[in-house]
Amino acid sequence: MIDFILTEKEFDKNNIPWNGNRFLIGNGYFGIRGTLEEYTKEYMCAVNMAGIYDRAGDAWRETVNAPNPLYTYIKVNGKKYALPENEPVSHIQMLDFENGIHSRKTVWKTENGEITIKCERFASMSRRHLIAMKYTFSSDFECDAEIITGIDGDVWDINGPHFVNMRTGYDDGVNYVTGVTGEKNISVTVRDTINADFNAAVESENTENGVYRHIFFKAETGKEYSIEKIAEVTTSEDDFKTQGDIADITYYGLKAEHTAEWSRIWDVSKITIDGDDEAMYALNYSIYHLNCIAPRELKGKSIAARGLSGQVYKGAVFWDTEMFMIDYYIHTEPQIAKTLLQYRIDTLNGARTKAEEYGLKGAYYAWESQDGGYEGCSDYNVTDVFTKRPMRTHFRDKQYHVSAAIVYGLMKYINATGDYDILNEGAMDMVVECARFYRSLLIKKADEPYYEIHDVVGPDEYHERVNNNAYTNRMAKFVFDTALELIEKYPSDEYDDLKIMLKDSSEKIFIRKPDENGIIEQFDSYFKLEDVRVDEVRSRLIDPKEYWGGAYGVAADTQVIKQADVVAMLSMFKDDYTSEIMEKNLKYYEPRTEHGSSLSACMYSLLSCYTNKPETAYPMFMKSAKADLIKGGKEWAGLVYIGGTHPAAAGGAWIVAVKGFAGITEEDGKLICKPNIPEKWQGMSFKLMYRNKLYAVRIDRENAAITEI
Ligand code: IFM
Repeated sequence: MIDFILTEKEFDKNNIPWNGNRFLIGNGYFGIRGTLEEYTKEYMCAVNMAGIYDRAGDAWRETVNAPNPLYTYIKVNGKKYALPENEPVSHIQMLDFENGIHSRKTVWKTENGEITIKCERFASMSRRHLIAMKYTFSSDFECDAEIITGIDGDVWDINGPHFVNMRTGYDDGVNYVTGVTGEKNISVTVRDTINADFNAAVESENTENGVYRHIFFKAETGKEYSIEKIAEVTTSEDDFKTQGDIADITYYGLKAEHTAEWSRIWDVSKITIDGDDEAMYALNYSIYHLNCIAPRELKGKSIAARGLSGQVYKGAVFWDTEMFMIDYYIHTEPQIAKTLLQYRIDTLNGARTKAEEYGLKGAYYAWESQDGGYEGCSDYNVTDVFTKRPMRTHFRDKQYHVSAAIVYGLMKYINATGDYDILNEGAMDMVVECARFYRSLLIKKADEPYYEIHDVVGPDEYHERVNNNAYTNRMAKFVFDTALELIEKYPSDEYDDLKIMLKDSSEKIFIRKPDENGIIEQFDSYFKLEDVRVDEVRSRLIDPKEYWGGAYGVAADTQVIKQADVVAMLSMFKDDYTSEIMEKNLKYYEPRTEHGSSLSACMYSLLSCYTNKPETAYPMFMKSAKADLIKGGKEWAGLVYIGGTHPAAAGGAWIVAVKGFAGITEEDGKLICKPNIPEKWQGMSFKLMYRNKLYAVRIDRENAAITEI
């Protein structure tokens, strides 16, 4: 059995931002970047809060980072030792992702000998408000040591500062920092307590935005000195209570609860792959991230595109959730999937407002959705590297496919859980409003019999304002058909007129057919664009951070696309197409796809599985599963920082493993398994929730079995 441990054995300053992502711990309520205890905001430390937003002045609205209660460093004989300033003798950073525990050990050489610090920490999975840390010092000589530990309220922000008011202080052994946001007066409070296993003199220090303890002691040669910290994070927006008083909670007691909770989660979510440890490791690492960001216990909260790894993409929710992540939750903890959908139901009014803003009907969901469905995306979402001016982009106003993604996600949930009750809880309105929205987008040329959708940005964002994007039109039809099906199932007079309109829309919307070569053109006149390959387009960049799309990006007048578009459509509607058509389109679009989005590879992989080509699917599957394990992911869109974790790629890897390689489908209310695993895999086993029952799936090279547990 392989260990689920991620290790970095040397210190490299250049890896600080990447390590912040890949060593992340989290519990859905917050995510804690994998930065080291002595780091401050320059090194992108963050306790990133799920769904708590603020807007500072005219800057972009984004999620808030809480004051950091892990801030700790050491002084020996009056001298500070910290990374990255002091070169270590040795350094190791680890993430035990089986148990959600981050640790590090660093040794420095001093004038008198070596000193060692060890630190272990976790974001409690059992009590969501809590963070625990154990910090240990030792030296191979006698010295005067001082551990400085506190709550650092001078937090890292991309578009901050968000706390316009800070209060710091201590009360009966508990230190606290409260930050109050400017836009909505939301308070975020962090409190901590310390427990030391040795005699020390403690002095407190309060600053404008932090509160610290200075712990002085005489260290004996070779002896370990540990402090244990329990910290609590709460906000004025919380809709669930804290459990217990932090002064009464012990590090080991909390750790035992936390690891028990992780083991409960893994019991359902682990996937075993026989014969390929690398794939099993990467896939389960992806699953780890999906578990760290799942909004367990949170009401009506969803997941941001960069999870809880920071404020990138404004902490906003994209189509990523319903298209790429929700499948995992549906089949492991359906309650979480329902929470994600509840967020969309709750934000329906925001989507109605957006539709109205563009003179459209129904519900046009935000491309970058924040609380209340507020659209976080600006009209100028990329900064030009040459002029340093904001560039007009059309993500906000033209990515119409977002509303359909939500209906698609809802139907995946309903089909797999049988929870039709959700329709009475607001989801029916949501579907109907999305159908009205697509109806209001349809246009008809005087002499053509069909309806078209013009002026669109499809999943391939490099080509803006195109007509009849194959993906968008097909998704619109899906929404019309879904609304019709549900209206038939739950008839109501209210929908009589709508029914006629939807039927008409579904029958007449233009769905592009494969051409004489079997290729589906991505949008009108796409084939007329310059037919070059990705490397050629890349070679035309003047600056590596240049944006490829938009009005004059290097890809805009070529057939080079950012991410799966037609291929995404084919994987979603595979039953409408023959294997031959799917294969031809894969072959056509693959050399023309930059895979400039982490959402792309899994779609190509999935479609390759559907065409019975597991070996072709494998490298793209690995690319998806390793999105956060491999350095060098895309970090810039123009001058806008877009680094962070990639939960959609993680979810996409899960979809490929389960629906692609294991070939899990639903037929007549039953789970079916038609595996097509890569040659080197000897087998797979995993569990799946389906219609309120838990199943064990066991696949080997000859057999496949699904057994109810
Ligand atoms: O939703 C995606 C989009 O499709 C490509 N750019 C990044 C977004 C967030 O992941």
